[in-house]
Amino acid sequence: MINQDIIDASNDDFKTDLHTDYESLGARLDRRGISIDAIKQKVAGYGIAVPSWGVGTGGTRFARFPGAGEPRGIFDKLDDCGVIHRLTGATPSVSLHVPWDKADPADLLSKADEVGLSFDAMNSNTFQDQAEQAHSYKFGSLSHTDAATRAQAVEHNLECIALGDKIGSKALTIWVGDGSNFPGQVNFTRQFERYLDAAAQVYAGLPADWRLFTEHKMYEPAFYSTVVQDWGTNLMIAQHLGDQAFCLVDLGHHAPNVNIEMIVARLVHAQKLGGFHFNDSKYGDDDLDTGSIDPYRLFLVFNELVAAEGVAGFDPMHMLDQSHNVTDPIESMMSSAMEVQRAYVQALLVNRAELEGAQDSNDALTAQAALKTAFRTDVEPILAMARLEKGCAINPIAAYRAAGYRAKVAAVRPAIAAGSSGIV
Ligand SMILES: [Mn+2]
Repeated sequence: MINQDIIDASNDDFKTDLHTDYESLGARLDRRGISIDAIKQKVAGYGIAVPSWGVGTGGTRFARFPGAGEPRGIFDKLDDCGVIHRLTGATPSVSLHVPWDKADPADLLSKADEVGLSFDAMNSNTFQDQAEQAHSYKFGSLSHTDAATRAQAVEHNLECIALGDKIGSKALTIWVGDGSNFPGQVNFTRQFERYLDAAAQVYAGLPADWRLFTEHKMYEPAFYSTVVQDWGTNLMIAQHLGDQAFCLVDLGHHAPNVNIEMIVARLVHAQKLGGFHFNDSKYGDDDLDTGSIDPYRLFLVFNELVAAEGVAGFDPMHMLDQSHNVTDPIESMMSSAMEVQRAYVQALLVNRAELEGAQDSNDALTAQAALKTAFRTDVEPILAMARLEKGCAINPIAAYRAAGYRAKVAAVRPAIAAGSSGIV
């Protein structure tokens, strides 16, 4: 993996400047009544899960251009995820996708232990057909018109729970591609009722300490309608299923310009916010690197999360969900994990008393300025110091490149043929 000597040598390049910058920021935050060390402790304790599929190069509907040294299977993926956490100290867990990551639970646990990771939510897959399966998902899975196909999809989700239970996971995330491409193709109501009935059968198989997350998505692969298209439908599902069911918000799964931070607030109010898939987008479900397009929106989401801290039962799971087409996936995931931490820290800096006072007195300008003051603060020294104190890298990208990890794994992992398509 990454040798500590390489991390230390890289840190030597940045350490002096970091101490100067941390002290200077500390003095400025002190004037705002904020303890920099307290903020650093909070971010040091913050972790975000990485998806196993995120360490592979993604693709579009048109093509996929594989990178060097791509992981050959789940054990290579866990190595790569271990590197991300080793350098950033920000990603202590991995989210598995079944059947892509199916393996012996004892082997999974032993590998996770070796690379210092644990397992986050399990993800089922009923949006593509597997070689051995009896019924096709071409026309849907949990909402399919055919009872045997629905039963097969339910059974697959129960298998995911069974595997997850053996490796310490505590949640199942369900996203279905079910929907329609033509007006009139499906009966909206009957299709939704079939989905609810099948989802209830999955829910019935949850262990008592598990949560079920359902993820809404407006379109794709179905382009006219999807069964779980928006947060309203998602909330109906979670409320229909019961106390262990929650809504998962993927930032890319909304119409352009939708106020996602307000959706977050509504789900907090309903006590149904289960978690996030972080990514960024310009047009649709672009799966771009978190914070690369609209870091202010990410901050506004975290502003709602920080405001909700301490609310009973409020414990959303955080995960990245991106597709990397033109970057080294490890570099993108490290960068994105740090962007999420940055948004969290900026949201911690919001002067809540000032904000609430301005809201109550209808002083719109002061209210927005309270947010902007926090957002404009360059919190990088806090993030970097938290990393340094954990023995991680002040500059993870620089340390990763210095370690030559990609070239090392490319020497042992065979190149994948170019030209294959598909969104990963
Ligand atoms: Mn997602």
